[in-house]
Amino acid sequence: MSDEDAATDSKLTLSKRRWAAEGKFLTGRISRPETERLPPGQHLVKNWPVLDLGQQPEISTSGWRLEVSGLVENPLTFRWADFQALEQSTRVTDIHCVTTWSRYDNRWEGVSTRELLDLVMPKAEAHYVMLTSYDGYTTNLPLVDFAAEDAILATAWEGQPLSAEHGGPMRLVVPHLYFWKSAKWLRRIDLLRADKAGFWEMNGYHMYADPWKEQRYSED
Ligand SMILES: Nc1nc2c(c(=O)[nH]1)N[C@H]1C(S)=C(S)[C@@H](COP(=O)(O)O)O[C@H]1N2
Ligand SMILES: [Mo]
Repeated sequence: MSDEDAATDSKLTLSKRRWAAEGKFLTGRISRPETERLPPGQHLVKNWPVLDLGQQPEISTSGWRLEVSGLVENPLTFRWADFQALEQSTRVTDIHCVTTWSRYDNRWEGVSTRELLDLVMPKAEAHYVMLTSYDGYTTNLPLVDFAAEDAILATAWEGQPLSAEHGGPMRLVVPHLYFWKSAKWLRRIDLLRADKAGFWEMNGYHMYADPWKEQRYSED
């Protein structure tokens, strides 16, 4: 095969993989009813409460790293400038916290989780994701949910850099699950074969956390 053929071939393989990955992620897991916006047991707030373990790490963008590892073809570590150079996206989503508040229409900017997955290329046997944050927090979710169309690695909220108390410089947002799955101050993303409990999941919270099914605690 000539170099040119090899290049064409690898491009083709890549786009095929991408197509396959997107197909895999298109299996609709989001159970939101078409007619209702507020999940059961939730109430609307206009402010944005701060919830965490009480230790808000101060991370400068110069010291910031994001590591993506585990069951991926192409493990990567991003510096801030690398991350800013990726394709940027916007998502407008609702927040549903397990403590019963919901907040509508939050405008996030950052890198879509699909864009990130296209770069690291999950292996076929990768089915779950473990997130690890700078404050030591961990949380887990299925890869298909991490790859949801609405999910974003957010660096800005309402046109401003994401504040430190809300997880800046970068947090995950997975709108269709309770907000504890949306790790603030995200440092590491591990793709795994099997599910593993994160911090709240080890402490009685639900492994999946669908607000439409009120999956708050593990016995729900
Ligand atoms: N790193 C980290 N991420 C976290 C948490 C945390 O303690 N540490 N708390 C979770 C919980 S329980 C909630 S409800 C949301 C709160 O995000 P907010 O403070 O921006 O509202 O962050 C989630 N992500
Ligand atoms: Mo929470």
